Amino acid sequence: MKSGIVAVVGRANAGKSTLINVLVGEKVAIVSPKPQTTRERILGVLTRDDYQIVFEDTPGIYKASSLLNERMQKSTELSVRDVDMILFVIDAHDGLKQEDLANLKKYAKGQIPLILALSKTDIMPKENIPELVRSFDGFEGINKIVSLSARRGKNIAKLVDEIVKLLPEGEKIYEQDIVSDRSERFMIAEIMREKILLKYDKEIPHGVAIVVNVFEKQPNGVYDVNLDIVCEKQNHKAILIGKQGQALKEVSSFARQSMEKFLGAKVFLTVYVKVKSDWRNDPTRLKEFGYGENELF
Ligand SMILES: Nc1nc2c(ncn2[C@@H]2O[C@H](COP(=O)(O)OP(=O)(O)O)[C@@H](O)[C@H]2O)c(=O)[nH]1
Ligand SMILES: [Mg+2]
Repeated sequence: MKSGIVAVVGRANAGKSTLINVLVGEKVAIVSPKPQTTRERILGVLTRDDYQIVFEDTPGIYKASSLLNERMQKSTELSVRDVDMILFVIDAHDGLKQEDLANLKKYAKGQIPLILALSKTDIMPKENIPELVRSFDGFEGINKIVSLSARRGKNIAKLVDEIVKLLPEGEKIYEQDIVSDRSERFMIAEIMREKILLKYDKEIPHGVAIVVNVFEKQPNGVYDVNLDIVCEKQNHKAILIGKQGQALKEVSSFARQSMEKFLGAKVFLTVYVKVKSDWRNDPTRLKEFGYGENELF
């Protein structure tokens, strides 16, 4: 039996969370085209007869502009300590950036095996892949390079093979049927945030926290969910709600459908929008919303 922890790192938006969802075969982390979608460390577990891989999703690497961002960055840094492997993800279609190289250098210098995943190859010309792979010639500390598409499921099995080859011998870390370390209640809040990330622009989604007040399965099988969307400013609240509540109605409806798919049951969803000014820089609020100093990892 082989087992171990694989930290998945890389720039925001590289496709880390999408890749983990595909690897473990379930939605364990939300995904959006915007940076800062993942705010904390989330584990996704893939178990087969002869191996168990524990993937650590991380918020990614970028500069911090608020106390929340600082904590997210710290969570990424702490995640890569004491792991068995690093899976460094680069958005191949976006091309290799100076920032990627600098970060890669940082992670590749250690004793920990590192696999480089070149993601999103479905939206770039195939001919460009070999050249991109060659640009890492002579780069020390990379054990293997795998080009893949999480969206199309391309080379995912190959990536798993390469990971298993480099994993140490060991027993299972999690029970056979565990796929994530997070609760359904957590995922419900994350799904709400995902739909907000997809629907609203600029600072609005980044300034939103979700507080689940009620998460209860009724005797008839329907889930009763009551949550607050907390935003930073009164004018953000107005935008979130929209004319005659239309925007909020739409985003709640999307979220409810996604929650129902995730839970495999009907959901009765009630949503309120609240304002807590500048909560992203307020240690007490951060703690209240689950982003406390020691809570993100
Ligand atoms: N075309 C394509 N898009 C992808 C792929 N993987 C991720 N994406 C998109 O890239 C964006 C960022 O993905 P996400 O997983 O949230 O990136 P993260 O910030 O690194 O976790 C989302 O819009 C995804 O749908 C892929 O293999 N192909
Ligand atoms: Mg992510």
